[in-house]
Parts: sequence; C-alpha cells; structure tokens
Amino acid sequence: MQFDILTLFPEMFQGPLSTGLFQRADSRGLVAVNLHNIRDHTHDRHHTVDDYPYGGGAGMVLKPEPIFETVESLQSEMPSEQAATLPIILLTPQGRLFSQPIAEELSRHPQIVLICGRYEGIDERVREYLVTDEISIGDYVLGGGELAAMVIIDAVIRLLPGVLGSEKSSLDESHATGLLEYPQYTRPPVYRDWPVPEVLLSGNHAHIAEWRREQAIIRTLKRRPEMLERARLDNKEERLIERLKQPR
Ligand code: 6GU
Repeated sequence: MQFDILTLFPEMFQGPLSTGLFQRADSRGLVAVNLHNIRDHTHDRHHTVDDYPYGGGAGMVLKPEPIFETVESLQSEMPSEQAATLPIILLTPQGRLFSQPIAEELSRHPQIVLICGRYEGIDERVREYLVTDEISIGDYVLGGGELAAMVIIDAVIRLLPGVLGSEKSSLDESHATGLLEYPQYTRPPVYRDWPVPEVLLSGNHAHIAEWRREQAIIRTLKRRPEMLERARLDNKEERLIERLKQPR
C-alpha cells in the first residue's frame, strides 16, 4: 500500500517512519510512504505557500495552487483508472471522525493521498474541487494534520496482511470486536499480593474464553456503554448486561 503525504513539515515524519510497525512494514515491502513538500511546488522566489484571507481576519490561509499541483503531479504518473478512484483525504478538525471501520475501509485501497492542513486554514477550493474525503482524529485542535496523518497510517498499516506478527491478532482486539479488550496478565502468578485470576491458570480454554468475553463486556459497560449498542451479543450476554445494570 502506498501513502502520499502532502505537508509543509516532512521532517516531522522521520521519527515514526523509522520505528516499529512502519519500519517492519517498510522492510517487508508492504508499504511505501512518499513525502511531498508542498513548498516544492511553488514558483515564486519566496516559495510562498500561504496568503492573507479574503475578507480579512486573523491568520493566514494555505494557497490552492501548490496543493493542486502536488496532487496533479502524482496523479499524472498513475494509470488514469487508478487516478480516478484515488482517495484524496484532507486532515482537518472539520472532517468525519476517524474510527476502526474507516481504517478498514482505507486499508482496502492500494494507494491514498493525505493532505496535512496547517496554519489557520486552507483555501476552500481545495475542499470543493480536489479532495474526496475529510477526516478528523478527534474533537480537539492540533497545530496541523501531520500527527493525524501518522495516526491514520499507523491504524491502517497494522491491518495489512503480513504487518503484524500473528495474522489474527488485529481481529480480536478492542474496536474490531465492538467491545473493549479484556484484561491481560503475564508472569509472575502472584506479584506483591496481587494474584492473576485463577481461571487463567486453569488450562480450561472454554472457561477462559467465557471469562474474557464477560470481562470485555463488563469493561465496555463501565467505560464506553454506548459501544454496547452496536456490539453483537447473544441472549446470555444481554442478560449479563441487564444484571450488571441493576443497582446492587
Ligand atoms: Cl486531522 N487536524 C487538526 N489540525 N486538528 C485535528 C485533527 C486534524 N483531528 C483532530 N484535531
């Protein structure tokens, strides 16, 4: 899978892209990340990427020309059928809220373009006539889209076959199942005065699976009750929730 990132700060990506999951995926040839400096697509002596807002007001606005030209230059090097379906995503707090289903949707594309907004805004014509999607990673404001792009790349590449150690491990976890994850323990069996729950040492895999499912439900009810409305639960699990909801 290929990511093309448009940014004014390509150096921000160096750390994350040379570590951990990214590095593993990259060395296995499973991902390619191309950084495009928007400033390289300016034509004036001062490499101007922003300008004053029409109508006045504080702050600067990113100019449309360098952004259009960067995207069009990478589209010109692709087969036209692929260019026609290429997701061109603007990272902005005004976008749709990023989630696991969106990560899964993006992971099915062979290539995506991520445009990192900066400063106080971006010329509206980029939204209207260039981008195909706008994504936010949460209800808070970042200085720019770069960290959001890294969050999205991280969430997407770990879904690609061959990136994680064991293929199934991304299917079982929080948000993929619609529930938060169950508690995990490792050795020692007693640390200070705190024992590992006995069922986990029992070797009874049916009991362990049942306990884990129950713990995931309890934790989700306590911390993220709204997630339970979309989780797929059987009758026994629905009854467990009703019981847990009763005041003691
Ligand atoms: Cl994608 N960009 C910015 N600047 N702030 C954000 C965001 C994106 N998502 C949440 N906050």
